[in-house]
Amino acid sequence: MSVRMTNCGPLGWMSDKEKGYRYEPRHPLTGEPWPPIPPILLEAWERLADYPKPPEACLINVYGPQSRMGLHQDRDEKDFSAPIVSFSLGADCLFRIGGAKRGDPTISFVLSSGDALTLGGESRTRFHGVDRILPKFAANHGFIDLPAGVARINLTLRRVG
Ligand code: MD6
Ligand code: FE
Repeated sequence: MSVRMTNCGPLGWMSDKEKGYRYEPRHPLTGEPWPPIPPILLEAWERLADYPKPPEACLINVYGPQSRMGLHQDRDEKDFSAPIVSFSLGADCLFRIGGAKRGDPTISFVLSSGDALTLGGESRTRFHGVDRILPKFAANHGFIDLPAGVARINLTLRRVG
């Protein structure tokens, strides 16, 4: 997989050969708890999620110019009543979203730096993915300085349940 991942918040999403996809309270290599979710993201969740409790996990996906993410559903959480709220930073990407089944029709649209996307209600388990990064189209808000080789960052706030 060409996307690098890390987490902040009480729980972090990870995978390995032994136990597969799951949420863990600690970084698998350091054994340290994940760092806290920044307050600005907690505020954004309060405003966008329409959910009475704070997020328990923030998955951080880091894309290079060639990275993609295949069509998937987010189903490793127990609680689908909470939405997933995502924030994009850096380069634009072509985001694709379909229906409840893999073969359902899809549409694609551009996600740009500063965009927020909520998947909730019936849309919570729609198939979705990132077709490609558009490295030439990076909004420059003047305050984002991505590390070398990093084109886009996406943060997803979740309830794990
Ligand atoms: C991305 N986003 O934008 C990948 N999942 O890089 C996701 O996989 C995603 O944006 C669930 C809800 C919102 C998302
Ligand atoms: Fe997803």
